[in-house]
Amino acid sequence: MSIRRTIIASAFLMLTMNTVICAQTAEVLADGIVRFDASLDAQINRRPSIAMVRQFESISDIDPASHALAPTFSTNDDGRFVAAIKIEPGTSLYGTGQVAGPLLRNGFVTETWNYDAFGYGLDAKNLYTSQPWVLAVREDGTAFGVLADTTERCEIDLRHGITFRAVGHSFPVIIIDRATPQLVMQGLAELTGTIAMPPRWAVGFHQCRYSYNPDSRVKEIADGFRSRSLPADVIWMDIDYMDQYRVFTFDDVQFPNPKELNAYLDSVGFSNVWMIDPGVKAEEGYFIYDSGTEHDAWTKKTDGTVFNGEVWPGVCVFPDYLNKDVRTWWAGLYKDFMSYDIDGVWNDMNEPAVFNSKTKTMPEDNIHDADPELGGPGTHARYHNVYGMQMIRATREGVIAANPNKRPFVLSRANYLGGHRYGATWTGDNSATWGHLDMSIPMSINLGLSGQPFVGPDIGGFAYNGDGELYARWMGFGTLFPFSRSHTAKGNIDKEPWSFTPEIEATCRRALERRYRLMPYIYTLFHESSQSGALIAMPTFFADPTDPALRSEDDSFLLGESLLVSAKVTPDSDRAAVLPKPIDGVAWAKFDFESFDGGRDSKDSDLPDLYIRPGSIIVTCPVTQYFGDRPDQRDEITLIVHLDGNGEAIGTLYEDAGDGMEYMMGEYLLTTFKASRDGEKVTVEVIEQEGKMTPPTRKITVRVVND
Ligand code: MIG
Repeated sequence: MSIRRTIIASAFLMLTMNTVICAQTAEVLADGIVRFDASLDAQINRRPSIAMVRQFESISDIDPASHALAPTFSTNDDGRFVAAIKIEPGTSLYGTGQVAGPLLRNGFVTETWNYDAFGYGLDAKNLYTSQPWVLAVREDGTAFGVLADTTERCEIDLRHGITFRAVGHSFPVIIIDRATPQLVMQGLAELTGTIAMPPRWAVGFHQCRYSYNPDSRVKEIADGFRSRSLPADVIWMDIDYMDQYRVFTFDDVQFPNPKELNAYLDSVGFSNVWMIDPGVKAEEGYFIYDSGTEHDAWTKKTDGTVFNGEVWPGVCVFPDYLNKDVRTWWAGLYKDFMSYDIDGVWNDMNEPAVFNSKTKTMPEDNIHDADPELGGPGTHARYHNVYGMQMIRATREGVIAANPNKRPFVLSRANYLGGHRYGATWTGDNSATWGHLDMSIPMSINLGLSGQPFVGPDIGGFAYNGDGELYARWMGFGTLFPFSRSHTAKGNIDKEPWSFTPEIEATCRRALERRYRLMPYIYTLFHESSQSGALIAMPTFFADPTDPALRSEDDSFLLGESLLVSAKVTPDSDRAAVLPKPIDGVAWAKFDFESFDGGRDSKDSDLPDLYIRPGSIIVTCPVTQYFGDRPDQRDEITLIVHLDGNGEAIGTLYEDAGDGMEYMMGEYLLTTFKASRDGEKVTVEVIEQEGKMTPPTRKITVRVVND
């Protein structure tokens, strides 16, 4: 009854607004951040924001007409609510969530509607995650971001300026206007939060396939990495470990003793991640089904009966994660599950995917009994895009409750703006083709520019076999994504680093060793992201937002502000990356790890070229095979230094225990190193140190690049 009333009310609101009007209200939410509504009515009837960490109140109200970027609002003939923002010529547009195609989004039309898009093409309109957000960079390098604060199916049309068209209720538009794109992204993090510091093993390399089974095969893969000295931290258990795809069960023939398997993996330095899907087999006597039924946990149809849809286990029911009691129930299921010494959880299929449905998801008129804080009871259409986000929110709570002294790691396929607070995201079922290899850079970078810093593709491609050359290239730069995981689909050839030729195995080893050498630097980037919302991987134009030549550069990316990764993304490596201009006459300097590897690193043409920014110090360490393979990984570091025009360089290093929550109580060490040229000599000093951890005694090697 109450649902029907809201729907009528919103329809009425839309009918009253059939012409284009300027925003009528403008509320300042934070420095440079303003929220606009179409009318006072729209403001009063605004739905709670699910993207933001809290419901921001206005600090002060301003005249919308006084804001240069104030949007206009209207209602389309088809009933969609429309918000439009004009852009100046020379403005470059980015973000818009998980999108196929190039980095630069001007001219594209996409849609937010989480979708199980197996084998998606380069022109996909909507993929697995939804981020109704655009980053706009003006010709002069200043930037603004536009957030359409709606969970509904929303078209993002970047053909003429920025236009959002959403089905359903009116929505506010939030504009973050700041001096640089970096500051705009920081503003987005002020609204939507930051990632939590992950356990360090999750920052290592992950090996996956659909599926490694039985358990002996999992052990064989782990041993394969160790016997060949291929650094890796994590191995993944895909759905075949389950008893006939029943979530929270184990197949007693193939995985009779998961605890023993995890103990074995641990003994050879591997952490483990196990998959859990939302679809619960509708079968009396199955403990999850019975317990969920008892808790009235299932999503309902319009007539109030439980919705059934087919997924892997056959006919399933779907937890209504929009409801707090259901989330609490779901979280509770992880207590027993995690007690098998499970380290991390992979939530897949949570768009949610449904097999026996034309739309590949549940009916849009299904009803969610959503919490008042999320907006109250409403249709699946309204909550579809946040279903996966609320699932991983519950999963994360359960994982934390089960292991309060460990940092949770959750990976999700579906997600929504702000969902980075609960888990990492990967780019779903891509393909083992050169087109997908090429696209995996802009797709991951645009997801970062849409507020999800912990992201990466299936390295090697999920669908199809591909070949060794493709795998080598993809590993070459894939090992430098924030989330770095190799994966492949059922039925495909083996895709481990050693599955092809000795040369390809050697390339993969160098690529993996680069990640592990860069681990102090990469881990520090995760720390910075968890503090300020800084991106971990970012577009090359962040190096110089005023340089028009960099605006569409997407064969390369920055890993942190100091390291440029220039990938070879075509079979012939015939595309040269555009580099940022020299700074005060000093060019970005190419460097490699040749001093560690007898020069082989630099001669491997399958690896990306690495460049260091003038004025920076990148902190590296000797190769480790996994987190914790040496008693104290902090005893030796090498600083890679590239002096700027003044003969100076700066870099930071964040260290903590790598897991546990003590870092939140000050048990960490944040060190700032400064290098300065002094005649013929370069001196490095610690100019700042913060945190309670005892500084280690260690050997520090300084390597000055291009000196
Ligand atoms: O419908 O669990 O995207 O990574 O290996 C396929 C099996 C279901 C889809 C995921 C993929 C995973 C696969 N899953």
